[in-house]
Amino acid sequence: MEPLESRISKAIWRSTAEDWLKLINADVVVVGAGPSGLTAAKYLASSGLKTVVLERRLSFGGGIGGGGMLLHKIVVDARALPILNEFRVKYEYVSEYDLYVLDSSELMAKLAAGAIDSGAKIIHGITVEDLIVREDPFRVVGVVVQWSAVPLAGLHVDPLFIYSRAVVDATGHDAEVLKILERKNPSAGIRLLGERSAYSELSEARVVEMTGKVVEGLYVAGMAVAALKHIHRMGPIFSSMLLSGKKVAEEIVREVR
Ligand code: 48H
Repeated sequence: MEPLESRISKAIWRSTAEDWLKLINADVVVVGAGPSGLTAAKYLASSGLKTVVLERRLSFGGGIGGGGMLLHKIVVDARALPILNEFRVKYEYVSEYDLYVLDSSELMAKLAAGAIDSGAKIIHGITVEDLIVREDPFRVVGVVVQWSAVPLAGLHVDPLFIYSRAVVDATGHDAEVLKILERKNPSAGIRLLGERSAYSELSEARVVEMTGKVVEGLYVAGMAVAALKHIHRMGPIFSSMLLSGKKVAEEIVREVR
């Protein structure tokens, strides 16, 4: 038997290479492991699509972890309950406010576990820095990826590619993928209108309504929808994030499968 040190390294290299060789031709790349991305990933993967979530940080949950102003709770309304039940997330109904309150830690952990258990692969520490596109007609056919440590270190390192049938921008307020689309691909004809100030009731509905395809091959979910469509922010109420993730998955399943 080889020394333990070489077996540790070889086991990790081989298993990583096996995963990457599979996911370099994915069905769906979800960019961002926040609430909308993780919800989308669960429903995509459970429909049998080869789904990979690429997350820049070394953690799950995006904006969930901060709760409401660092208090460890967030709220949803009744529309989100079927999704919470599917992920087995516990909540408490507060009749006085007609809202459901839950622990942010439980939501993060269970959304991630639900996505993984449905077959999605979540890879941390990867930044999507560009798109793979085709022209005439314009379409998105994948993403350009880099270790997050590379830009942090200020190194000049050429990236690699993941080819996919659909890409979901679930990068939150910054709508990073859509910004790349707007800046580098004028033929896509997309303009980000920017997020608006808070109006929770209106934006909770509008974000879900406007979730979906942006251009052929590229979809948007979660707060990135607000950045694209000039929708108000809503604060730490997460119903629309979960519903948006589910809606985008259903649309992709219809179109891609
Ligand atoms: C890889 C990336 C990249 C990249 C970013 O911010 P998120 O939680 O996004 P959503 O839309 O699922 O949820 C939004 C919600 O958390 C929120 O902020 C709300 C409801 N705000 C309301 C208000 O009024 O403020 O997660 C996005 C994830 C993060 O984990 C990022 O690290 C990751 O995407 N990410 N990953 N490549 N280029 N850009």
